[in-house]
Amino acid sequence: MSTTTTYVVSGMTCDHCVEAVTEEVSKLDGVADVDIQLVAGGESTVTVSSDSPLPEGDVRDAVDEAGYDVTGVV
Ligand SMILES: [Cu+2]
Repeated sequence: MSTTTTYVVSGMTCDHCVEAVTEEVSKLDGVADVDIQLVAGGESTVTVSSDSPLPEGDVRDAVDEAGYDVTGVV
């Protein structure tokens, strides 16, 4: 069953940041869609749709890999 979770990510400033996060998170198993609402220099939201619930740590690691920080889960 598909599930959607929204994470708060800090440190993103432009479309390149959005692309980097989208690319890393999309690599996770079962991810169907990544939708990012950029708030440049503030708290952006990253909404991840997946086939089954993702371990939060995996998403945190993917965002970290892109160079940003998950600061919360909505
Ligand atoms: Cu950027």
